[in-house]
Amino acid sequence: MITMDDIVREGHPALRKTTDEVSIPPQQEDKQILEEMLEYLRNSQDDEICDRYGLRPGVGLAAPQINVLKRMLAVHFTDQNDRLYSYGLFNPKIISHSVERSYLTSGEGCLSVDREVPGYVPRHRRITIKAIDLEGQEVKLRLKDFAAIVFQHEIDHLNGVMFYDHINQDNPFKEPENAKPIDR
Ligand code: UDB
Ligand code: ZN
Repeated sequence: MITMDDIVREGHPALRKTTDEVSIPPQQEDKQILEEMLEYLRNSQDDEICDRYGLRPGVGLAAPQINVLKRMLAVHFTDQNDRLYSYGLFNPKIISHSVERSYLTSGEGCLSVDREVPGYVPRHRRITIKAIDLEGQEVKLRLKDFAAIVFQHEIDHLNGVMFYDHINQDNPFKEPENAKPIDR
């Protein structure tokens, strides 16, 4: 199983690389890695397993964070309406997004970043994603608010981008233009 020992931290070159597309249909080996990434998220949200293995509770994980330079990500969380988003995705692509933005009022963190980085991270408020799921089927997801933020954070990792790259350098808490604040 994946533990915090497998998650690379800030300074590791994998976090700044761009990643390769996964060949479709997905190979068993790639599926296995992606299933383990999703399992990490589920385990990390189980109090007992989390305590036993010293996991940090996560809502999303991208392959470069375990030093695998492929376009794969996992998410596991519920939104404000209790809808569960639990996916392992290959080759996710944002096919459209709103002009309107959003940002978490508490800022963002990262499983690969062991420090607090204060500031607002502007994201697209709504996105539509196309990807291949663990069954090898094409999926299209329409996402907004927190869900859209999680997917954008993870897709950024596939392009070597960290959340703090988006924070305004001069004024980290400058209100992004045309953006909805999200409390969570
Ligand atoms: C997270 N978790 O998993 F508002 F129920 C973060 C960490 C870095 C704090 C563990 C998180 O935001 N959990 C959370 C937040 C809520 C309500 C709630 C749980 N990630 C994933 C990550 O690092 N992926 O690479 C960071 C998030 C920041 C914004 C979206 C993803
Ligand atoms: Zn992250």
